[in-house]
Amino acid sequence: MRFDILTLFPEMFSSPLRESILGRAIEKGLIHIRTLNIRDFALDKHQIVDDTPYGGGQGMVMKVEPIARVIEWVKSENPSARTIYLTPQGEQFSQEKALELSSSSHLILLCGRYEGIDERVRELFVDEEISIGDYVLTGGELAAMVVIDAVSRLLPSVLGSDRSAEEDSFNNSLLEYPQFTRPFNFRGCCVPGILLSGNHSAISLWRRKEALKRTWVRRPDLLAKANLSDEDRGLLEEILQQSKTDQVEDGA
Ligand code: 4HQ
Repeated sequence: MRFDILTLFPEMFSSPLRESILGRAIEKGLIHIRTLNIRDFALDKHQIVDDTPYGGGQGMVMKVEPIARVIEWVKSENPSARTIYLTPQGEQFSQEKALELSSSSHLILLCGRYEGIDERVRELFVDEEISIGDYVLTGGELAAMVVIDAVSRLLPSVLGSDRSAEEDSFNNSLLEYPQFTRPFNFRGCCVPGILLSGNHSAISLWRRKEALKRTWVRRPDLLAKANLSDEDRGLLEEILQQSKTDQVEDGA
């Protein structure tokens, strides 16, 4: 899969996407990440990329021509590349969206700065707008990195290991169960004994119950959407009963 990042700050991408798992995915040729400096596509001698807004108001707006030229340049190589603009006005990014994007072969990620881009870029060149959340960043670069990271790890053989898509769809609708590693006893705080029992079906059941419990407490909205089995409903009933007896014991 190929990612072309259109930005005024290509240096921002040099380290974060090249470490660890994504670094190895690049070395293996599973993903290709290229940055294109929008300023290189400005034709005037000062290579101006921004200007004051028509109608007045604060800040600067990114000019249409350099962005048009860089997108057309990428599209001349691959007309089927999809152009995404990162903006708080876009569709909220999610695991589902990451999965959908992971079936694309070539994404163009447009990173805005200042007050954003001339509206005609949107009208003429942008296929899709994505927001990584309801907060304001100084630019779209960090948002583009979030999208690239979440999409890349879904590509076959990027994560390596044996995690299957089936396993993911089962687990992704719930929060993760608690994890422990050595030492067994840290300052009197011990690992749950069941995890040392060697009883794999009991461990699976304990983990499923802990995942359900954590989701019920922290993100009940996710539980409503989750695909729960009869066994899950039984575990939830146990969790509910347990929380009621806990409340009585606490004198609540
Ligand atoms: N910005 N999700 C403003 C974001 C953002 C977000 C990117 C700041 C675009 C012009 N992008 N620029 N949240 O806050 O994607």
